[in-house]
Amino acid sequence: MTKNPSILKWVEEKKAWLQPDQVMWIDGSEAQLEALRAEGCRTGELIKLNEEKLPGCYLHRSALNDVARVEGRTFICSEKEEDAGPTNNWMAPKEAYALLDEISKGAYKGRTMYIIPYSMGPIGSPFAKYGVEITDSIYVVISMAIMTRMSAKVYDALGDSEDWIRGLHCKCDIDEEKRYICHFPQDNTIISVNSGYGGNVLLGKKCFALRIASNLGRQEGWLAEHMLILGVEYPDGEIKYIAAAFPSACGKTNLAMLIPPELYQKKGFKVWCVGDDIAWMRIGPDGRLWAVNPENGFFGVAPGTNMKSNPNALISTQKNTIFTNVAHNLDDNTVWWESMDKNPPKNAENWKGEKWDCTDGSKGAHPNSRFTAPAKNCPCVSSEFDSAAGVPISAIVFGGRRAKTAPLVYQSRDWNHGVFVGSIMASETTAAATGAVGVVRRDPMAMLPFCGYHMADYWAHWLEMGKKLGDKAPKIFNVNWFRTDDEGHFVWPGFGDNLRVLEWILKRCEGKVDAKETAIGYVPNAEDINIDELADFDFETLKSILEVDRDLWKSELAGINEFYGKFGEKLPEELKKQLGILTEKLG
Ligand code: OXD
Ligand code: MN
Repeated sequence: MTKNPSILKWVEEKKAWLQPDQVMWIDGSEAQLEALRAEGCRTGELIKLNEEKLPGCYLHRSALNDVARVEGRTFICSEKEEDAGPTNNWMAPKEAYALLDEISKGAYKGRTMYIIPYSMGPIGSPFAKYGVEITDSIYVVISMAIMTRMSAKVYDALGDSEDWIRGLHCKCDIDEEKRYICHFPQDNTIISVNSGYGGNVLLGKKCFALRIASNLGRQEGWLAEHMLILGVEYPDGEIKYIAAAFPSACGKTNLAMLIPPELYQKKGFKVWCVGDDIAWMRIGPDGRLWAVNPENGFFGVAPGTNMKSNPNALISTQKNTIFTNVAHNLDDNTVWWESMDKNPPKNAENWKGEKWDCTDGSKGAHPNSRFTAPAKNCPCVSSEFDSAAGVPISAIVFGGRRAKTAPLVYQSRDWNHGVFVGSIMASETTAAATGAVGVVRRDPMAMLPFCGYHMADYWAHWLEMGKKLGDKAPKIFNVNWFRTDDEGHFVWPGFGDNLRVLEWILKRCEGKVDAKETAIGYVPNAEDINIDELADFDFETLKSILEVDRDLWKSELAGINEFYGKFGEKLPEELKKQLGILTEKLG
């Protein structure tokens, strides 16, 4: 399959250590994948779903103790602890390798070792980075075939190069006490043991495309971000691209696949999805910031996805998709999850595989149940999805869930102020989660669990990127779809109507609309946000969610100061200065 000496040596070492019964070199061919799907059905790892209703689709169940990413057991194993910083777990590389070696010794006995070549980004693109993942899971192989460009062509692209990311996954016994997701940035290596859940074992995604790639981006002068990428097409056919970062449960996939309100559709507006989770951004030959989505599919949360909230996502899951931990409708061998529709199946199994009575108040699907769907299935996938050059970014948008503090939208004064706005990003916990409601959780640039090095160095890198971009830098904004009224109801309708805000953002990028300067940045004049044909929503209501409450922001300062305090000496002077400016402006 390959003559690359560094790959052959690494595979031989792992083979000797893991002692598989068989070794299978994955080439990405449909014939090989089909044989693996059949094998997965035979072993019970997969259930083939109704071929007529859900062609090429499978149901998978992870172990009951293994249903989400495990941030507490995720480690950055940099040489020095200070390089991981205060927001990551750290383990010394020597100690981590010894621990992982002990856990994985002989772990593939009686199993097959699959060797997966994959590319993050279109193969051959200047953005592309290559990886090889070794796994003992068929689920991982067929999921990586959806989420990445998995192909033997990666070996051709690599030639003899040693520049590839080593990924090792061992299911072991799915023992949560021995579960570790370890990253070794200095060795371009990721090792994941004792899990079979996607977010912990599809190593191309968070582990490579964010934690390792953020390190590479810092060294090589680019950005690896937890951002969606979308294109807004104007009636004249011109398309402008936006990259946006939100913490989880803030509607990233919904925004990425937005359906324009009827008013906009009639005028000829369209929205195109380039990516829903990760953006790699580089300065292009024209000096602007260009982005690709390094992934090839969507690993989306199923519950809440329906024909109203996100028809494009739902349609994306109707063929060649893997569903994990959703309910199984035994009558027609399809799947169901909470709020998919109002007809939960009567004859069904829940996500655990137990007989499920939909009237007993228990959940059919796990709240973190997922679909793994090819991006090409999405009705609004961008024609630039495979573009080797990526798409030029006009605006970067940060956002969070804030009941009162943040206005619907505001623009930073410049790049450095924008980096400050990203660094203080926060979201409030909701009643849906356990714990106190309304607690502010800081999640800078939505990268808290994904930045693979010291967060303050990451901010310094952002500031550096701004210097290189100069006046070609995208404009930076903050949005908040989640302002509530006195009864706690959301004020802004959200979903497709968010395009009304994106339109203002893009007009600002082109200098086509004025704004009001406030202590926190530029806020729209209410008449500049189009609320035509918006039911039950008047101008006064709009004005209320554009307000900046000085007292709330003054109390916000204490939280920012406390958060910044964690970063000590490493906190960039520029961010201290920005905090000083905000403090002064608030008076
Ligand atoms: C996440 C995800 O947890 O994309 O952010 O799965
Ligand atoms: Mn994500």
